[in-house]
Amino acid sequence: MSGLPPMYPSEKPEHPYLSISMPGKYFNSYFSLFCAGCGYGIIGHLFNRVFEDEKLDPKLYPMVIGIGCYGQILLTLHHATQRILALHGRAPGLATGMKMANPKMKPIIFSGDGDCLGIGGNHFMHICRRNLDCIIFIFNNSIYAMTGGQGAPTTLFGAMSTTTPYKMFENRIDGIKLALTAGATYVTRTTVAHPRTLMKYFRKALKHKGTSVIEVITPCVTYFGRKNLDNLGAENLGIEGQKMENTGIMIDWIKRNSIRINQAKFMTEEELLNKYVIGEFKIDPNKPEYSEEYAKIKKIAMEGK
Ligand SMILES: Cc1ncc(C[n+]2csc(CCOP(=O)(O)OP(=O)(O)O)c2C)c(N)n1
Ligand code: SF4
Repeated sequence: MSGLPPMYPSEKPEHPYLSISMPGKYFNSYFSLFCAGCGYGIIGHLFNRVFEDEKLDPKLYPMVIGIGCYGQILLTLHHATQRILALHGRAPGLATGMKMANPKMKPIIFSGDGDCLGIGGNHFMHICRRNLDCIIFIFNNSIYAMTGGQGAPTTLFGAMSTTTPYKMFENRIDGIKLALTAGATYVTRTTVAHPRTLMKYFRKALKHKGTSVIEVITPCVTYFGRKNLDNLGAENLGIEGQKMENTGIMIDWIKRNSIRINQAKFMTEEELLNKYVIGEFKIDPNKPEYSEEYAKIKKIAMEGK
């Protein structure tokens, strides 16, 4: 025993997906469509845990899900959850429509690094700019996984992928910096190797009014791990690497590659190459929220002023 309190005080003895998910409720079974060791199983579990613990009304927290492997998390969600699959990269547009139609709702977006920062980059920028009250999860596995492991705008420098068979030489996009520049008001990054932090950020985002961005670094063993060594970015230092062919090695690599925000302040750009800076980057509860501002304008228009 570690002496730590139990991670999930309310953990029920039965498999959580069996009791709450749609396949569980209607077919009394749950099967995972993810590859063995995929981080999305962990994320789905943590998400459901918070959703259940906070007793969220599924009608007021609709899920808007982009296109990517993570879309299968919808099978594990509470059976009563309102869920919609968006076109690739277009989840922010749908979420905006939902929020404007019913401002009591707080849409929760599931998006991938390819979905949100590649194909849907423009939509992401504008939902952040408007500070629409919603939560955006960006699941960053450094790759376009669902379509066969092509290099994404987030692929690490020097990494191998299906479309970068020699090495990725483009600069990577930083979703957090983009969110901050565009105007999101609660901005965080964590990893599946930091599950308690992930749950904490999710809980805080639920209470925050405005656009919350939670980037989660997660392993894709099949398309990223198998092709890369765990010394990515540190080869020049003469560090030997091993192939990241299972989750254990990948999670360990994610942990070693994560630098806390306070620590990162003292590091050079070169030292931060290929690293994931984690932590809370911004909390601003005072910026006006889009649907509330819109309601004020609507009132002025209705009064004919
Ligand atoms: C407009 C459009 N372009 C391309 C595709 C093909 N496509 C489907 S999923 C996907 C990759 C998604 O990658 P990401 O968002 O990173 O999620 P992951 O699969 O890695 O979880 C692509 C390119 C599409 N469905 N629609
Ligand atoms: S391809 Fe990668 S992201 Fe997709 S299910 Fe498999 S491990 Fe997960």
